[in-house]
Amino acid sequence: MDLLRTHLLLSSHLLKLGHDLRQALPSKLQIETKQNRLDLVTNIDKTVEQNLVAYLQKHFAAEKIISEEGYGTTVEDLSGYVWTIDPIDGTMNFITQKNSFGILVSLYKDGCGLLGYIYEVMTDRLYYAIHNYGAYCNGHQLQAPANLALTKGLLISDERLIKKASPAFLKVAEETLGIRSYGSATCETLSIIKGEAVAYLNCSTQPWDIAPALVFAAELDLVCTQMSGQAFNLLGENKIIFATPKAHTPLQEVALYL
Ligand code: 2AM
Ligand code: CA
Repeated sequence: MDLLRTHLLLSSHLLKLGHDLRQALPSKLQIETKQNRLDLVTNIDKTVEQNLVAYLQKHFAAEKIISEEGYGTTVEDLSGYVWTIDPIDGTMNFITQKNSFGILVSLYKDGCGLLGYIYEVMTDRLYYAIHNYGAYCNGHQLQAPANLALTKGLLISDERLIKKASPAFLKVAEETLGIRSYGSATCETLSIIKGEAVAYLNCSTQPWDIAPALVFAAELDLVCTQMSGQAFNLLGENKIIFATPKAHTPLQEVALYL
């Protein structure tokens, strides 16, 4: 597969999808509940995922697609090319704020991240990382964030983790410049990628939430592992730390107690 050609085609398709989504936003959303009253899906989540699956299958003969809303394929191992799709990441933000959500797509080959897309639809900012070519936002190359220690920056986490955090976690969190929670992996991982925060902790991420960010991590000297220190598992749920190298080490020690 020609990676740059794939990127050119896919990035222009994502931008068109984002344009169409913004146009469609004034129409009434059809909202359904999934596992609980806070776990929602809309007609737009489904339409975007169906669109992307069809696009990847048509243009890149995609056979393995891990996606949130069930239009992808069953993926049992990471051999060959594997795509991930989260059609709307931050569905609650999408419904309530019409903002602070994203479309997430990535491509892996034999477990190695090749392409990562984090698309902030409402600002029309397409962040992408290409294996060995760097990371960009709308064509402008991103620089690696400063390698700041935990005490020198903000900590990002999701409310589910903060609610059940251990005293050991809270002690370390108090030593940071503060905790923030944005309700979507899009906004939360971009905070680390842009150097606005030094660490992101999440105790319940699915592959489609984090797979694109891992490609950015490799290009921007950031570290993303499971809290156990093991490599991220693209086939299941993960508790993750995504951070600058200096912030990652102390968090991993504490995060084990969560
Ligand atoms: P979703 O909207 O695609 O389901 C990682 O935190 C991801 O988990 C979020 O981007 C969101 O993705 C999902 N999520 C579900 N419930 C959440 C919650 N209460 N707080 C934060 N994220 C949540
Ligand atoms: Ca989603």
